[in-house]
Amino acid sequence: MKLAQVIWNGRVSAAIVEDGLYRPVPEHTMQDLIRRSEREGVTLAALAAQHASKHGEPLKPIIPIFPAEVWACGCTYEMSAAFRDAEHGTREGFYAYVYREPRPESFFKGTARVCVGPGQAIGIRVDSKFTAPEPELAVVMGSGGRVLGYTLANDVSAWDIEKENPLYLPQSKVYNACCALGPTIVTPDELTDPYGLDMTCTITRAGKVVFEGAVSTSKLHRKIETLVEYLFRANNIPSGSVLCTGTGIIVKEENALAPGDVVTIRVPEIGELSNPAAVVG
Ligand code: DO4
Ligand code: MG
Repeated sequence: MKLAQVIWNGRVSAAIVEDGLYRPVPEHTMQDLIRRSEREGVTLAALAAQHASKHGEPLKPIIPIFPAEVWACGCTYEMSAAFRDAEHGTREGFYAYVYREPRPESFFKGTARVCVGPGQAIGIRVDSKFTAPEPELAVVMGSGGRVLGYTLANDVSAWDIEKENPLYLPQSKVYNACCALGPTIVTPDELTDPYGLDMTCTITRAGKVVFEGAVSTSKLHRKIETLVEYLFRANNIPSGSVLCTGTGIIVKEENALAPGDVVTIRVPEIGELSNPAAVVG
């Protein structure tokens, strides 16, 4: 099942997405639906089907969840580790080490405060000259790390700040509008193979495509369950949190985001996440 959030009767509602139309679930945000499904021991899909209105409406998706927490993994695609090692003035193999060793890299990306949904502006830090999108498959996690569904994320990153010194990673990763999510959450009964997705990303400037990239999630070097298992070690992450699984598409400095650029990430099974970029002060 494809789920989303919409504004319906002036309120945020979870909704089922069918044939481009939205069937709102009255009185339930996505977090309400997750909490209730866990309390009642039924799947998100079954609960949504039971309570959604019968008729689909042509509404617009907003952010599919206001996540309690967002975490992200890094160097999970060879491309990301190799590019970062090549760019960095640090020890040789600093990023390759993390790609290779059993313990994955994971970092805190923020809360709903720094997240935006489809169509909303993603941030370019006022003190960054090289900010890039990082298109990623993301998982919505239930209690204990159960995978409730899959969505798309843009782990927008101020790469020049990370490159100056790896200890600046939190500043390159966490700031206003640093994370876009959406447009839908696809439940695992519908999206049965998260390692078989074709992802594309474009950057459009003044109507012209200035960057195009593509990756298959078959290139993800870790199992999602392994990423989740490490994340939950000694760390009780609340239900309704999101984990971004890392980028396999690398945007180089010549395509650094400029204000007004539009970044579009697409996976046919999940949809299209499109966001303009704007400077955040
Ligand atoms: O190691 C820095 C961050 C890596 C990252 O965000 C990614 O590979 O997606
Ligand atoms: Mg990333």
